[in-house]
Amino acid sequence: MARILRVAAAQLGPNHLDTPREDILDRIIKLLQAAFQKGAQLVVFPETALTTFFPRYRLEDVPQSDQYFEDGSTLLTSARTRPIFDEAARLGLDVCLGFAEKSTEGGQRRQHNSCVYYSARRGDILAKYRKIHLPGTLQPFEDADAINQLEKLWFSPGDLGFTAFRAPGLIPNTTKLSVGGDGVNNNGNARDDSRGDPIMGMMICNDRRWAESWRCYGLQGAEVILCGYNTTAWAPDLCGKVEMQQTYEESEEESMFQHRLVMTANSYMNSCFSISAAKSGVEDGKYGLIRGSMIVSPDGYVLAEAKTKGDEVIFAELDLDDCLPGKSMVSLLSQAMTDYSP
Ligand code: CDT
Repeated sequence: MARILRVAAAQLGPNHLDTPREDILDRIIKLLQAAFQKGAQLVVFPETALTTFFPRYRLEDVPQSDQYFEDGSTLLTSARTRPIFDEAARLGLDVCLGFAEKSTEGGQRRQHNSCVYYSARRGDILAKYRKIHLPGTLQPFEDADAINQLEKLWFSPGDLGFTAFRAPGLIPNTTKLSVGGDGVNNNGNARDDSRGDPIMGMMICNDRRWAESWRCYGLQGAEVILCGYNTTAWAPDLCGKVEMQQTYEESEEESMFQHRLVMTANSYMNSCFSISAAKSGVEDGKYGLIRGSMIVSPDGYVLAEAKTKGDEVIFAELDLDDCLPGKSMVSLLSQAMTDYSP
């Protein structure tokens, strides 16, 4: 019997430093409603969905920066984020949402580039991921016109690992409803290969370019990878392309090519579906971000792709059992290698 999961990526157009939070919440809620109309059960939003991609700025250039951070423990109750989860609960939608997180675990303030998985069935946040691969430089470029990527300054590297988890209540008649009730990053029996709830893994933007992010999830049997991103269309200093004198258009095209390459190749190599959601368009009047939100099959085919650089929902119906041929080929291969004795 097929294990059908209906999913959406909610691409966001640009946010700006001065965009009021109410406007962003309003757009996110409209995207949730559009995804619901298409029949989605799960909606994936971009990295730092609630703000402009502020880590492109130097710390001193963003004096009121605390307003761009959320306390990860109050997402469901804070007026700054609650409307998203209230609407998701009302519509019965699971949501993956990227945001800049501030925490005071152990009495020390830390900042992370994070995302959470909200389960409508559970009415709670089921898992949290903190970005591990923080790209860019620690120091801004000397050239005042260069585009910076200063995530290493703004955030600490993620400390939650790549922890797969099962999302309950999405597939009818699972033989095993698996996830227990003990909260964030409960990865249940994600290593159990019995048929059951979908096995999910979350990563954020630059993580998708590194084989180990995917492989950590692949080895836990992940069936759907969720990945929000903000990928600059033009950053010659950052990409070591100053000498090449690439045009904006050439740079954007190359960036799109590489995004498609990592999403399709890694989905194929790990025999999993992937859903990537962009923040796209020009932020703060100057900083272009690529489009390309896409849903990819375990065979590496693009099932749906955004056509615009603005707010847009893409949708696909997945049969999670399509992951099985590739995954069982891997286990046959590893069995053959274990059996091999020269
Ligand atoms: N947000 C983020 O991780 N962006 C990086 C930019 C890399 S430098 C062009 C990315 O991998 O898309």
